[in-house]
Amino acid sequence: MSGHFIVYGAVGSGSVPIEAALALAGIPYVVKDFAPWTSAEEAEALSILNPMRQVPALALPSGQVMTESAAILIWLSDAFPDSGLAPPAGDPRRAEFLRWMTFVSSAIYALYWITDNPARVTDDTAQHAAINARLYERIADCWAVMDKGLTPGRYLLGDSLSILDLYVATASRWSPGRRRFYEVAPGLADAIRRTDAEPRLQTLWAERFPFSEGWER
Ligand SMILES: N[C@@H](CCC(=O)N[C@@H](CS)C(=O)NCC(=O)O)C(=O)O
Repeated sequence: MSGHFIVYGAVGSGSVPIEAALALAGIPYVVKDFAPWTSAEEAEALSILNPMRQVPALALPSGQVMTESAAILIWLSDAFPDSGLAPPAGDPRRAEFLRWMTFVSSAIYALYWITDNPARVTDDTAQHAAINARLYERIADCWAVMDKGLTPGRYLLGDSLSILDLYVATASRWSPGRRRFYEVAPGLADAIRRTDAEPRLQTLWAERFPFSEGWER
């Protein structure tokens, strides 16, 4: 590998767990912020990297660009096995690791494409609040499913922090928000609070997803 890792992302977005994984693994990277939801120009500029016009994307040192947050996180944990950020192939926890990484991406994260802009599914603005309420309930139900399916130790997959913790710590802050997450997934709460409090991540969280007043809504 020659060049640098470049994370294309935004504060509070799905790039944050990727930045956290790189930070924990001690891998140098630079961040280039894009907010495709702010303007058509910004979305168009991003489309060169990701035809879905979404962050995150990760440029590898080879120049290859990866998209899809779960794939990027899994790729990083495989590329840097010494970081201990995921159960390796052959580990008994690998199956549940892959299951829940993909679950967060496909069952939960994908729904924000609608909630962030319900006009994508209907022009009837009177329906927008109801659509979002239903989808936020769906997301809460998904967290409850995960709560039933996992038996955490100090962290979600046992006693060491993994990229699943980083992914859930970020996504559980999106609507319907952390308080609802704690209600529907009480068994996951301690591991995620521990991830929030991880000393090696305090600078990263402060810069990229601050725990500002009222964050734990
Ligand atoms: N499946 C994608 C979803 C990425 C995604 O939804 N990103 C949001 C930001 S957190 C985004 O860029 N939204 C803009 C849009 O969809 O137009 C992934 O897992 O990386």
